[in-house]
Amino acid sequence: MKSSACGGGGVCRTLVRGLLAIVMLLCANPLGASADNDWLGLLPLPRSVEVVEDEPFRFDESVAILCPAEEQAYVRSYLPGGFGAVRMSLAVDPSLGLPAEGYRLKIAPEGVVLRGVDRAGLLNGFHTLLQLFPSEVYEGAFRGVALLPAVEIVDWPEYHYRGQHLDVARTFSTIPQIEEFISHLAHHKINHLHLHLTDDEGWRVEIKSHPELAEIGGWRGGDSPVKAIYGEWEERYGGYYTQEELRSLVAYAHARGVEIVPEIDLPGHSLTIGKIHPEILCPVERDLSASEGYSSQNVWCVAREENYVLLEDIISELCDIFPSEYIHIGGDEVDKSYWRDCPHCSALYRERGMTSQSQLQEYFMERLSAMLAQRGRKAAMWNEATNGGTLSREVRIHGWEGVRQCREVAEAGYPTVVMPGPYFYFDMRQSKMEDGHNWAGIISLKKCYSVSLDALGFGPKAKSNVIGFSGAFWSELYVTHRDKYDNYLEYQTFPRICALSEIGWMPSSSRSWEEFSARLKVHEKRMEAMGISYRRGAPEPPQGRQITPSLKVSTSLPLKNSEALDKIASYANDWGCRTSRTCREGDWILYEFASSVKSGAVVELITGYRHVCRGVFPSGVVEVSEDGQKFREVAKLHNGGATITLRRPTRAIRIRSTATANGDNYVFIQFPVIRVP
Ligand code: TNX
Repeated sequence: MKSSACGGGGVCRTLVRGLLAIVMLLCANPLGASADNDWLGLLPLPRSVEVVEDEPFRFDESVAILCPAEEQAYVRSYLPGGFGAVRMSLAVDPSLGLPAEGYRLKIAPEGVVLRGVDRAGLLNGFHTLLQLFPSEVYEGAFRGVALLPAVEIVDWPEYHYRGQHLDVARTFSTIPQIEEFISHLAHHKINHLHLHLTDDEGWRVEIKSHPELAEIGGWRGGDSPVKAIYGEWEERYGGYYTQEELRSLVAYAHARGVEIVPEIDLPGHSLTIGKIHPEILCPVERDLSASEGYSSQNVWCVAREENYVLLEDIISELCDIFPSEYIHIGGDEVDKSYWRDCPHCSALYRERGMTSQSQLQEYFMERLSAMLAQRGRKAAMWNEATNGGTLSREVRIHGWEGVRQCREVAEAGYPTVVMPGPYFYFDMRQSKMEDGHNWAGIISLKKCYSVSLDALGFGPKAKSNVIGFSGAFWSELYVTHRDKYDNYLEYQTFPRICALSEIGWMPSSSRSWEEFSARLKVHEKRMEAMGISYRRGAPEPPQGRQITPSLKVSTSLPLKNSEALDKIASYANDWGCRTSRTCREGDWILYEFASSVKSGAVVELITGYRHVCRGVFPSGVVEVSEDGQKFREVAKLHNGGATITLRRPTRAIRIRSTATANGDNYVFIQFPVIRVP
């Protein structure tokens, strides 16, 4: 739904800015009230805010709150309310004449009237109302006194889909952790949580007709057929959600105006289920010597009829748990070479006169869509699912690969959720030196905020098909980074979700980075009261000096490209040097220095990718040598790395693997970072 309040947004923006400026002047001592002027930083900024009177509304324990029964528990968790004459009234009024999800909030010295055009509108208005309270309101059960400014706010969102994705497959989040996240989303008027429940590294949803899926697939490492990856190498790692837990999560989200969109990622990203039920995979043989026998075959066979019986069981239970209009069935990054090599898929391909492997994927996706349709649901998929060219336009597409792909699917007529990696992947780092992926670049808050359909080059037709925006949090790095942070999920997602909140809510013509930044300063207090460990600016660059005493690197492992090893030795390559097979017990990486590195130096050693814990020596030891001949062990590897302090002048450091296989068919060799005091 798209429309504009004041015939074009510009007038409206001026009005709001002008009023806010006046109010700011008044608020040196805000309306004669406490020094608390939190309400100025409304975020997202409403369509129109009008100051109607100077005198505020006094909220105290005498104020009774009237609201629909369904919303009482939630509303009262913040504002328990008193027993005086009714002075705060919350209700749904479809006759308001506002677009969907809209609300009108009128605060006068005599009382507060909030009307939502629908239930979502009422909750949106309630979330704005809370922002007018002192930030302590977010700590819950507010019993203090608050002076609310006498304003009239009329507001509705620009886009219906304002989403955030959360990957609970790579790193397990507990139900209370997800609830907390949902609560934060609701306060930012984000109304969809896209829950990524299955992937190569975990199956997190209980399927009663196939209990083994979660009971086995919820855990990796140890004796599980699902290999350890991304840290926690020594122990069984994971967890899953029972259907009962998920139903209560759905209810928790619903109470806050958030819909959970579940995703099971098909037909690729299915390594976990493939380890439990290898029969679902194509019968193809591959040479697995480079990975020491570990198969990463993760694609469902499209031609095996029994697969659709199993899939129907899964889909049907998923529909029972999640009432959402759309169920996301994945569709990204399918390795189609398995279908090419599979006799059954090849036969199907010929039989149907297909002209590309993508049509096999469409065939699979359409069959699943039909199962959903039988249950009154629609399918959502990642953008690659459209590559065959004939996928039904009923499917909601989540565009992730890049801006071009988002534009193309919208142009082609799919209802589109815009979430391109380079702007909305909150697993990307926020500045150069920080933790996070970087395959989609570095995503600063400002870069994220700069998104608009015009800025991304959407034409009129493509624009008309965009239903909204979403952030994503993929969790490959979470399991290894979380001990370093109060809350890595929150660090990575806030305040970028504040930007997302405005991108989805406001017309882009009403947004300005400078003004947003100013309001965000005020909003930070709220986030603090909500208990969000948001990112407070770039971290200090690491102290100390990185020296490069003439270094020689050698290894027992065969390499893809031996020049890369020299580039490591000259610190010219910080991506790493890839080997052509996985590790075996006894494999080593040796760093020799032309002159001794001083005692007291701190040396950071890693194997694997620099930020993602894979391609590592899953276990191993670090040995040092004073003469380059005799070595002694000084540390064990943890998550493929170790930081040691040299106790004596050192000529050589060696990392030795005590593990065979790491779940990949390579190891990455990296340079050591040496800091001399
Ligand atoms: C690509 S996004 C993926 C995910 C990864 C993510 C990491 C998508 C549909 N596929 O499997 O986790 O990149 O940023």
